Formats: sequence, C-alpha cells, structure tokens
Amino acid sequence: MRPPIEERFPRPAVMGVVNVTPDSFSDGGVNFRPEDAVASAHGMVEEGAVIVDVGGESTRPGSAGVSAEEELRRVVPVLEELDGVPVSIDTAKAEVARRALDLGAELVNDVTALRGDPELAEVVASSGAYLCLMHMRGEPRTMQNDPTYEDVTAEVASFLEERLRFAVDAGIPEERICLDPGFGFGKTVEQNFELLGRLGEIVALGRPVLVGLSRKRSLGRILGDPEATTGPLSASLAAAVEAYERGAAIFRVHDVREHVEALTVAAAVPR
Ligand code: 7PJ
Repeated sequence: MRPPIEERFPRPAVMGVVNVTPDSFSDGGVNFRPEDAVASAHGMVEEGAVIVDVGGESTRPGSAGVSAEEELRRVVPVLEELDGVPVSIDTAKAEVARRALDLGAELVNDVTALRGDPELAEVVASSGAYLCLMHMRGEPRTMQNDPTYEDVTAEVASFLEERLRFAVDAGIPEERICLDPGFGFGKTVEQNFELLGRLGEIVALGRPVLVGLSRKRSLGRILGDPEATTGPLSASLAAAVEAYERGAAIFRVHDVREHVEALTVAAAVPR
C-alpha cells in the first residue's frame, strides 16, 4: 500500500520533465533518443528531483496527438532502463499507463483528468498508483483559440472538484490524487497570472497541488515578447516561488537543480 501522496512527496517536491518527443515546445526534442532521456532522468534525480515525468506525446499548443503504438515506442525503452528512478507517466491512454505501471511507474499524469480514455480510471484504481488530475480547456490543437472564462479560478476549481469526485467514484482513493490548474492549457497570459495569484483557492480544495509553470510561454510574453513560445529559467523560478508561497506542493520543471535551490530557500523562510 502506498502512503498518501503528501507523505510520498512532501512539499516542495520537484518533478523533472523528460519529454521523449521530437517536438516539445520547451526542450525541442533533446530527449527523443532513449539513451539521452535515461541520462537526463538520472541527472535530474542527482539534482534533487523526487520523481521524473516521462511523456511520449507532446501537448504543446497546436500539437496533434500520437497513437498508443507510437507513444509506447517512445517511452517503453526509456522506462525499461529507469530501474530505481521514481517515474510518473505523462499519458492520457490506458494502454500506455498500464504498460508504464507494469514497468514501475508510480504516478499517472493525465492532462485530460480522466476524460481522454474511459479505461484509464480503472487502470489507475486497480494498480494503486498516484494520479494527477489537470485542468485543460479544449484540446491542445485548439485550446489557445481565444479561451474565455467568467472567472477562471472559480471555473478551474469547480472543474477539479468535479474530476476529483469522478476519480474517487471510480475507486481511486482521494489520498492518492493531486490536482493541477493546468497553466497554459486553454488560458491567456492574463488568465494564467490571475490563476497563479489565486492559487490558494485551488489549494483550498484540500488535495496537494502540482504546478507546471516551467518555461511556459506566458512567462516569455509577460517579459515583453508577444510571440514568445517559451519563457526563461529566471521567470520560471519566480513563478515557482510564487506558487510555493500560495501552497503548491509539486513542481513540474525542466531545470531541476535551480528549482530545488530556489524552493529550498523559499521553504527556509519561517511563516
Ligand atoms: C503540464 C503537464 C502541466 C501537468 C505539460 C511541458 C508542456 N502536466 N504537461 N501540468 N505541462 N500535470 O512539457 O512543459 O502544467 S506539457
């Protein structure tokens, strides 16, 4: 039996990103070769990541999906070599999750929050894995086409509450689930910052909150480039510390060492 997710990953916990894709917006395919992905994952653990998130399908704005076969072709050779490294599988597909869990993954990071594949909930429930439920408006191919909300934070919170209920009803214990507001997934720059400022309202749902702000385009855009498709490390660190301040627990990042250092300092400040 696994301990509750907040015991397994006490805050602040850093999750390293290993995209086994040719086209991710943030790291441009540096880990597309399995041996490079494996080396990156080990390096991230040495730098203080408590888990690495391995994904074979890009979800950057504008991207189309890939088949389960292609996703498996990308991630399985990596997972097979990651003995001893704590792994999260970034997938919305039951078949990919099942194989990854068999190969030792302990967390399923599903950006569709169990809306993508009707069989994924059962795979997670029967395996005892941890689960991240993320908010996304629309789908990656179209999600940045003029997203509108009455109140972005309230809508994200009620969505996550509903998906948490769905997951629990499907047999996944609440104590194994974390929630993610999905920065950049169907949100404008202004909406992302609004959500970050009011992250406490997501934390108030009572589950650990995972945030992915690392290198996101909103950071580049707030710095003045209206066409930015990525953001710099300095801005990523500021955003992570702001999220920590508001109660975020798990930080999905590309630059592990720097985030561990920044968050260690933030956590040393008495409050
Ligand atoms: C996120 C994610 C995020 C979670 C990506 C990238 C972009 N999963 N997958 N949260 N972003 N849970 O590789 O940075 O924000 S894809």
